[in-house]
Amino acid sequence: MKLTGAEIIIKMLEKYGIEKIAGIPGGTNLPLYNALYFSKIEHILVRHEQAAGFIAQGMARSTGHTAVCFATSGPGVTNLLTAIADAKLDSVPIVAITGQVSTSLIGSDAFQEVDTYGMTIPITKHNFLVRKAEELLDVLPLAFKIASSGRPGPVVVDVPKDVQNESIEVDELPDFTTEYPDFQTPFREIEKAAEMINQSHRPVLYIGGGIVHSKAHKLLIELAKKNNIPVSATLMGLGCFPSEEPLALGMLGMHGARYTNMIVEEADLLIALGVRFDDRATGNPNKFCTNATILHIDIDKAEIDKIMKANCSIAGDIGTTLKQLIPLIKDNKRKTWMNRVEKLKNENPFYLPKSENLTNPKSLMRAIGQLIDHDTLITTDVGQHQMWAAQILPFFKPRNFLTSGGLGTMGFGLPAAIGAALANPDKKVVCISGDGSIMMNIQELATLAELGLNVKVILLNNGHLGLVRQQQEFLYNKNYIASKFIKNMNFAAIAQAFGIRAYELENDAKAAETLATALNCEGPCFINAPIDATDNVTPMVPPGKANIEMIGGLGNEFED
Ligand SMILES: Cc1ncc(C[n+]2csc(CCOP(=O)(O)OP(=O)(O)O)c2C)c(N)n1
Repeated sequence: MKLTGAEIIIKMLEKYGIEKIAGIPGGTNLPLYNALYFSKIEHILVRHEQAAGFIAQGMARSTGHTAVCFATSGPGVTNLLTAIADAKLDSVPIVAITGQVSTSLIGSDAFQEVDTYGMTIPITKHNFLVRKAEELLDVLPLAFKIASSGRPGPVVVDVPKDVQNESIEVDELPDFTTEYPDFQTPFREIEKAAEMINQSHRPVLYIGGGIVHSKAHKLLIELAKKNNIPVSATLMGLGCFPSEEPLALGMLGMHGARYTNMIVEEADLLIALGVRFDDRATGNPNKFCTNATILHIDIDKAEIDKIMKANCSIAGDIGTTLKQLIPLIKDNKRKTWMNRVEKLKNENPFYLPKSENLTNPKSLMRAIGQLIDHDTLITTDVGQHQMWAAQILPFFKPRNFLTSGGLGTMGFGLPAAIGAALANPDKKVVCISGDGSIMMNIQELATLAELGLNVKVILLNNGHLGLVRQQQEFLYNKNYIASKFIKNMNFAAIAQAFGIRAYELENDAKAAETLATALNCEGPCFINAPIDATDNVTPMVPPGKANIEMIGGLGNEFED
């Protein structure tokens, strides 16, 4: 059969099972859109390409399946870059297919020409510039394989317009690889790791997004319970170990609870699974877990010994490794260690206000936590609201808490929520945002209104770039600059203008009822929740300090 490059791309995406693609058309990807016209794939027309990237991320993060977005050359691509970089840092499998000027024009500063290939080298797992239509038959299966295998990540396929238009004879479309090599760790190393765990007295698990990608959360629970090992998590690891489990320590690091950081510091063995020793988790790495030996398991060899030297390391799939490791681990009640953990927890609790006034952000987050069920998907933006969500919401399952961890991108929450809702039409999605972050992709309320998805946006409105204000208060002598908005917007009216039902949480006894009504309404809604501007996220580890040198979180910060 005769097919153009554009038709090959669309047919290959159909064959891969792609059902929904977000993007924006333009001069250099119009052939692709013309081929899409004849496809059953649903296209989501966003209002900004960054949102297309985050919608793809929302689909990929919530399902684990590689998702796709489209952008045209030049400004379309540059708008997409932040979402690609974000996917790289959080290891999210997306394939971005971008239009490029025709091959004869490449390098001539043609209209809407940017060097997509060059610009995306450092922010992708891999990228391709396709020179001939027939190359697509190899490039596309490879792009999906690279995006989803090993440590997942974003792949860019840049396709010049003439390549999209080129017609070639294709006998059969190639298959996608669905089988990936099984990692087998040498038994010697598994034995050594088991010995370290069995001989330790105060082991602590430190888990991250690698557990999610490896689908190893059930094995993690089995390991922790068999040997009574408390489990601390990075932002990306939240949900892998259910919050209600007694061994759960929640998030460690910069905004971890006091007891979490103190327990981790007392470890004599740190079992690091699918983590990269990011400074938000470790604080000053030279002062992190000073008395512990380290066992590090991660699929990405480059992460081993990168920040902290491990005493034993395994570069391989965590699930495969745990399957081999768990039978060698002894049942252990660890009475002394469990008593100590309990004591540290009781003596250094995470304080929540007694007041149920929802203008207090922590009380509001607790109320949201009480209204969500095990299947609710949460997305956040970046700032104080993100940290309160991580500290206070209950987490039940992996892939239910979608947040920009590595890049920390304001503007992530709303489009990621749209993506999560598109991929999970039976589930409710709650987007927790701030009045700074929401503005970065607020135009996507138009996309949300069109799609009518079950997304509830809760805006924690403090009239500030709250996390910046907080850092100025704690670290810059209260020299507040550029962190207060001079004019606060009428966000409910803005949402309504986009066609979204809006609620105001008034500062009265009815607020809890309004919140519940809004979260249970049909379709999308927007909830403007005014909160106190001076509330801070505590505890907080100042830059360069050890986690145990955290400040605040002593329960005396709020008066009830
Ligand atoms: C795109 C982007 N620009 C700047 C920052 C730096 N930054 C981190 S948190 C923050 C404030 C966020 O304010 P808001 O969304 O209102 O949330 P709040 O902290 O008030 O909850 C800023 C500016 C960022 N993370 N992302």
